[in-house]
Amino acid sequence: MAQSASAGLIVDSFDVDTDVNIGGQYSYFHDITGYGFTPGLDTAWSGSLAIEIFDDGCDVFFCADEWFLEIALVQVEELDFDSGGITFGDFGSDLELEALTSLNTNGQLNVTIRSISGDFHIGHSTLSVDVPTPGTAALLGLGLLGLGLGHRRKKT
Ligand SMILES: [Ca+2]
Ligand SMILES: [Ca+2]
Ligand SMILES: [Ca+2]
Repeated sequence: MAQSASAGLIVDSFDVDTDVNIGGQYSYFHDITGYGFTPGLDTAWSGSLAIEIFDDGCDVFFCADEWFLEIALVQVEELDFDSGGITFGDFGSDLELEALTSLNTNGQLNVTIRSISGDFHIGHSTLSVDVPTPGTAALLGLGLLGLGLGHRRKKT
């Protein structure tokens, strides 16, 4: 029998530790199945993604690579800009429905970071996901149902 996540909050954080060159890109993914998250059994209700993006400094003769401002395009799953987007430094965003759907499908979140301008370093990437235990989820569902009923009763 598959085991479901017992923890309410799953945090997956690691050092991507990668340079992105001018015009370059880098892709990686977070995987929360290692934290007891079972796709199909557990459901991520909300989450957030934080990525360190900072200047890599001068690494070319005469610092030609540092003539450009660092601008990164962060793509979370599909390129639809509802989470993700263009950043001039560290990235932080709540996950949108599409990203949560991907997490709930296979427990993985794909991230691609492109250089729009300049070169930079990717540091730690931290994914935080709220996964209510089945019991809590049921209670929350009942609570929402109760709110809905109360609301309807008030109307009539
Ligand atoms: Ca550089
Ligand atoms: Ca997206
Ligand atoms: Ca740079």
